[in-house]
Amino acid sequence: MKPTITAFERSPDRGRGLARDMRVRWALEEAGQPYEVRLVSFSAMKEPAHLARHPFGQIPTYEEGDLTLFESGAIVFHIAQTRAGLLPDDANARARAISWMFAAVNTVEPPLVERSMAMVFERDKPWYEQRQPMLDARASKTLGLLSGRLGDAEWLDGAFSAADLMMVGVLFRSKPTGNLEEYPNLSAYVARAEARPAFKRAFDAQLAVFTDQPSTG
Ligand code: GTB
Repeated sequence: MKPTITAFERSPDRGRGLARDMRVRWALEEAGQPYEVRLVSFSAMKEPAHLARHPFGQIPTYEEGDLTLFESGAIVFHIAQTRAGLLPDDANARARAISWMFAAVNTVEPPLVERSMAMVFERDKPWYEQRQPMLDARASKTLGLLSGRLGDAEWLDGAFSAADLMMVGVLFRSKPTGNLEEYPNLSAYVARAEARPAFKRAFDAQLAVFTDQPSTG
């Protein structure tokens, strides 16, 4: 049975990989798992039918048979656990990869999102100039430590895994704000992931949703 995921009917980035269904699409593509997409509007996301799938009225969600999931990290983890190729077989290596998946969403993503949200939504606020250096410093500290840990390695811990998929999913969102430019190894890490055929298929599929829409959407 093909799983069904939800994605934005309209997205501010017009499908350029920033919305979090990108991670789920990418994991499904890496696993060679065909899927269906249900596009949802901002208003439909807050209606009971979607709130039953996602308690916070967001995308992405994942439905397969009688299983419904929300949270991109949990969905990618489920895909990685139920399909081959996204998590190592060795128990310790698998546990380390899962640590990195949590680190991506729990340690790296929050300072990056907080910084970029402030840049978009708080520029005109009286506190912006004072607060932004603190947000910059928090993001830089986290990226600096991640950069140091990655060093010259190709992937976070051995072969490419769901750990890299989640970490790149988080870092990719940071590209438009120029956060990564200071860290050539992180930029190269993201570029390596973007060159993967599965990433390209996922990106193209998300972009295709928007190619026929008027640019005002
Ligand atoms: N922790 C959840 C997860 O990882 O799944 C967060 C889910 C989430 O934030 N979903 C967003 C959403 O549904 C879409 S991804 N928002 C609608 C709402 O809350 O009402 C965030 C996103 C979307 C689009 C852009 N963009 O176009 O630049 C950037 C980020």
